[in-house]
Amino acid sequence: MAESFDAIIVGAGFSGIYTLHALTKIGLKCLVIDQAGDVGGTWYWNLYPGAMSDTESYVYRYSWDKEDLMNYPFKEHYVKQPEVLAYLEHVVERHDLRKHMRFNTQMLSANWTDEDHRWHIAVTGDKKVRAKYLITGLGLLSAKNFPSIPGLNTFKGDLHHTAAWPKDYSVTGKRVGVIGCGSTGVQVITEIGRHVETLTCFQRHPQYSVPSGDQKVTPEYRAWINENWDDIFYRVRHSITAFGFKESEQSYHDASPKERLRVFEDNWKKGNGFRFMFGTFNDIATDPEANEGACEFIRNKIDQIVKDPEKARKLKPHDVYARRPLCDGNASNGETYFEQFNRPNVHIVDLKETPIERVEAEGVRTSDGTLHELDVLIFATGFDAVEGNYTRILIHGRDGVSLKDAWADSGPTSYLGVCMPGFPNMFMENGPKGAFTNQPPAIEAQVEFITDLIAQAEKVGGEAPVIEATSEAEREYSVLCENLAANSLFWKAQDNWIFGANIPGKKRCLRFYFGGMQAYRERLAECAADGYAGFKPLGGGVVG
Ligand code: NA7
Repeated sequence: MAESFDAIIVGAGFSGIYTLHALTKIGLKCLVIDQAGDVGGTWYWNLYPGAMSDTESYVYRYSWDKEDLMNYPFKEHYVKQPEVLAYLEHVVERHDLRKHMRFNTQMLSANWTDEDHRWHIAVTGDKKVRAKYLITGLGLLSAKNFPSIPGLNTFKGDLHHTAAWPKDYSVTGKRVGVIGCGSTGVQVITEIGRHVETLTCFQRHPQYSVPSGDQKVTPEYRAWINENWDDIFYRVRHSITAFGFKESEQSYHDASPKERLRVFEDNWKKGNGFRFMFGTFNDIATDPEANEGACEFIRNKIDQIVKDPEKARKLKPHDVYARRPLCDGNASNGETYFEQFNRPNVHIVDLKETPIERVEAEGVRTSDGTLHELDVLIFATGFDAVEGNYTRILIHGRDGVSLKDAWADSGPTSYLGVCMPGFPNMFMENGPKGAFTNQPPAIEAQVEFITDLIAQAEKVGGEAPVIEATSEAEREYSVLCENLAANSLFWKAQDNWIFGANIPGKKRCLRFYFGGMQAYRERLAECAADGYAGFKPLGGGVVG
């Protein structure tokens, strides 16, 4: 006999923890399951050296517990992985949520049945659970991208993906190779350069990375934060990026060349990739000339910082600055990413000039015949993002249609980043076409929307409420997302995981809502105020 719950919440990260808190508050019997051994979601698995959030500490947390905001400490302007994990554990203990959680428990399949209006979920250990609501907080980035490179299984050394880093594994004194120079690769490289014997960075695309600007939190800074929490979160909710900084309202074209330089320099010093893109001028992400202005500034910085001209040449990007607004990692000695390449033991291999031919027992062989000898090969190669987390699980909605099939032609889609027609009572947090912003505030917006919607359905739906988005609403929302992205250079570049371009064969399409945090929240609020427009009338009755 299957255990019965009001809601099964999959994932014990930022989304799942807040969902559990919110749904138990409205009286639902909930169970959180996670395949991990404990809470943390992304932050449970990503134990690689240098792992940190690229959002500033004060806005990389929940806003709904003011007392905790006032008191919970953070040491530096950026939270590192152990601190994020400790914070999430703390929230779970503080709100006594652990009793509703089961770990080492993977959702294997989920099937909706119209007979009883319930989700029937199979989990590891040949167990079954049954619930009115299925809420997935699977994370944007959890299915690992492990590119297949000839000869990988012949490598004699250690091989690790950053998202499955063994606890306490150390690279100190070893000959290390890193494949991938995205956010993760940049963080790893910045952190380990000074500890390893050699570090060989296999780079496919060079990056526009700006310093993080990390520093210690002083008592004055913390006092200022504590006095301003309300204003801080007001700004977060009424911004595009939800990163907490003031977004620029000035066009690049309205500034003199001298003023442009001053603004870029100022923001370079303050640090943060998103600040550099959205805090300098309001058209860096949309106007090719403004974008190139930012690119040129960063290229000049690379020339100034990196002493070896050949390394500098390889490290300088020439694409549009719209693949990723990268932020450096944070070496504990204060060094930046590009400074690592002034170390004689840190090498850069341009894979466009000399692609990897194969992995051999002793290391990586590139097309120029060089064998890069390694003890450790690190894959910082990212994720099968967004739908990758869903399509690996067998989720079947109405009439046995799988989510994978529902997305086969359109690519991953949703209504409001939350619901899919044909999948009643299923809610996705961080689902396809959710807001492309700092994640905790976007998660909060979704959790609050879902909770209110469920509360309303519980009032009108009897024992078996049904909440289902219409296909028309999903289509209209998709068109809206495409229109919003149309002017973005990200959309034009389409050359990253955001569009599915990082994995061969993956459908190229928009996976986010690019209208910004404020507009996204407004959209959710309008839907609710309109009696949940875009959903079939909330109903249900007595079944099962
Ligand atoms: P990303 O941003 O997808 O970066 C992955 C990196 O791995 C990137 O540099 C890729 O090169 C590189 N890559 C991927 N496949 C290959 C192969 N086959 N050969 C060589 N190099 C490869 O993932 P991250 O983990 O860094 O960051 C994901 C998000 O986490 C980030 O946006 C933040 O929000 C946090 P490319 O440059 O694409 O050519």
